[in-house]
Amino acid sequence: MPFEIPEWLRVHPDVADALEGKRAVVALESTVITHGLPRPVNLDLARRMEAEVLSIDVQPATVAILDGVVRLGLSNAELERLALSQNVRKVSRRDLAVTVARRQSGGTTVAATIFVAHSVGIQVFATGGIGGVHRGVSGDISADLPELARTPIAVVCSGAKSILDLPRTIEWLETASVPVIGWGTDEFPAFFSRSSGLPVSESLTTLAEIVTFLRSHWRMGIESGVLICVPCPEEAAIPRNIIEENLAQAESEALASGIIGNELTPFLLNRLAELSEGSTLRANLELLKNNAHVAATIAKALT
Ligand code: PSU
Ligand code: MN
Repeated sequence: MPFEIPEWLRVHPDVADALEGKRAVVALESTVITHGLPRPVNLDLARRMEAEVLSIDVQPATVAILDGVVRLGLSNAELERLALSQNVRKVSRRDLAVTVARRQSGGTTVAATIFVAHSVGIQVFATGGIGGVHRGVSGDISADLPELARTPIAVVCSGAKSILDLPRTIEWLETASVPVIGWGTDEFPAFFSRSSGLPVSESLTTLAEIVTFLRSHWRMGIESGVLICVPCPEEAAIPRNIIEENLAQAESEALASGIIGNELTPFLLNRLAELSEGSTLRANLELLKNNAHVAATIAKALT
């Protein structure tokens, strides 16, 4: 795919080389680094995801904003700065321009990362869980969903964030015509758990099938993205009933202490980690690494 680097984007030389040499590239988001995981495991994880991709000779391209400059690919020192600094923004598509204008730094969500990756024609992106439709009556729907609806990119994930309303998230994706592919599973993964009881739109079992499907999606000019759903590796996954029990407890604690708005997600994830004695954190790290590996495999096969 021919590409031109937009003037607002600074591309790391290794990523630029890969794009020019038509070597495979996998985009990685950074809100999971800045807001999704505790320090310092977030930095360790960010490095391990890059290493997973590099291990099969595919170029990782972590997206973030540093001092008002949108970046595709970070040096080791930049990755460290992003992961360890306290006052970085969570940047979704809505927040891209204002973060640049104010010369701030931030971790990009799935939505913002899709926007940046697609601007140079990157076709594959790895993350843990996408945002989606929240539970209850808040009306909170992640900007990740409309971004997936309008951008032809393959997003490798383990479903959506565990605390979301998964049936409504799936319905939203269906309305937006986003294929939800289960790789080796016919169930939509529930992040920490391998099963959700909810169907995917299609189940594919081999890399060749995934690649053939993606090629026909791109060739037909279908504008939507594609979700490739990969369950959490078996040895780290947590049974669904345990997650649901712990989540119910954490939600009632949040209600009792009046925790709402953007404080709710960090509170719930933190409590889930405590209640599971660290099992959710371990599952999160394992699925992220695995998804990076799977995405690299797909990117390589597509190139
Ligand atoms: N899932 C997680 N941890 C995270 C995220 C998702 O388990 O940190 C991040 C991703 O970057 C995702 C974003 O794009 O949260 C969605 O946020 P919101 O619901 O505010 O759009
Ligand atoms: Mn939201």
